[in-house]
Order: sequence, then C-alpha cells, then structure tokens
Amino acid sequence: MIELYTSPTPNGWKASIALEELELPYTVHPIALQKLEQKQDWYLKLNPNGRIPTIVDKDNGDFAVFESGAILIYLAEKTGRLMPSDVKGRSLVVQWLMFQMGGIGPMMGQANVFYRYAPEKIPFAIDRYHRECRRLFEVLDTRLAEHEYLAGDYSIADIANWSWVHTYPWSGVEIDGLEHLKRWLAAIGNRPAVERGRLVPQQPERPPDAATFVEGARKILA
Ligand SMILES: N[C@@H](CCC(=O)N[C@@H](CS)C(=O)NCC(=O)O)C(=O)O
Repeated sequence: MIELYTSPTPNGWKASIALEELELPYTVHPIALQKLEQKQDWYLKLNPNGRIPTIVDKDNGDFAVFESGAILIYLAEKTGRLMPSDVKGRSLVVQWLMFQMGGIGPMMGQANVFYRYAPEKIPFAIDRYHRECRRLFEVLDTRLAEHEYLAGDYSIADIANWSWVHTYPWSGVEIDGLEHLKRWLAAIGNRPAVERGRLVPQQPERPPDAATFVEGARKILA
C-alpha cells in the first residue's frame, strides 16, 4: 500500500497517474495548499521542501519519497514497468523526464505566476515565460514527429510531460501548428489510467471559479 499526499496540480497528477497505470493500491491524502498544510511540521518530516506530491511506501518500511520525478523513478523501479532497465533505454527516459523537471515544469509554473497570479502585469516577464514555454513545446513536437512516445515505449517521461503540457490553456501558451504534440496530448489523455489519475484528489462538485483559484494561488505565493 502506498500513501499519496497530493493536490489537484500537474506535479500531483504525475504521481496519481503513475499509480493508476501501475495498478498499485494507494490511499489519497488531499493536502489543502491554500491552508498551507504542506508547510506543517508533520508534513515537512516527509517532504522537507514543503510541496506536493509525496508518497510513503508502507510495504517498504514506510519509505518516504518527495520530488515528483523521484517518485516516478521509484515507482517504475519498484514495479519494473514504465521505464526500461537497460542503460540506454533507461537514460532516454531519464533525459526526457529531466527535460520536464528542469524545463517544462519550472517555465510553465512561472508563466502561471506572471500571466495569472501576479497582481501587477509585467509584459516582459509574461512574454519571456510564454516564449520559453513555446520553445520547449517545439522541442517536444520535433521529437514526437518521429517517435510515438518521448522515449521508446510509453513511459514515466510521457506521464511527467503530459501532466504539465495539457494545462497549456491556463498558462496561456499557444500550441497552434504543433500537430505532433497535439496527437500525443490526445493519445495520452485518452488512456483510462490517465483519465482516472487526473481526477485525483477528488474535486468538490463545484470546483472554484478562476477568480477564486487565483486568490488561493496568491495566498501560497505570499
Ligand atoms: N520540484 C517539485 C515541485 C513541487 C511543487 O512545486 N508542487 C506545488 C504544486 S504543483 C506545490 O506544492 N505548491 C505549494 C507551495 O508552493 O507551497 C516536484 O516536482 O515535486
């Protein structure tokens, strides 16, 4: 049994989608980011960075793993699935996973901050992060022109990148003309395990409107 501490965000969905794909039993512990539960002492003992997601593997001496990329690698290695074990195949998956962790995630995150949450609109910052996101999307599109998935078979690299890229409308990034990226977005999004994982943690019947969501995000950034 895995305990999953998460919220409905791209980094959280990476973990829940992987758990669904791997058919591992898990219990969800929703973390209320706006209430800063992720900064409480009990949580910081599991995740010193005070962010979601975190998993605790009850079947492995209550081993805690933080950082979404590390969680994906841990789950893939635990099960021997979603990442090959040969040196080159594994490296390819890790390369595209790191591309997400070091590029797509931080750049889309900053695009959200300046395009959506900043009370003051700074055109230079908005433009900078939109252009950088678009450049990274073009890297993905070029890769996907010649490969069905990012790194060999469907893998944790696809899960990590999809979890962020499919939220492009919220970040305000255009995907016009990126036909291979669109094909891949739809293919991954239609996987039943991805559909299930994307709904974790369960949302209230009436999710917050955009203005309320922005207000909540500003509390976290303050
Ligand atoms: N590098 C971390 C980033 C995690 C992260 O930024 N999580 C966000 C949600 S997507 C969070 O917990 N934000 C709350 C906060 O900043 O306090 C990972 O990949 O796990």
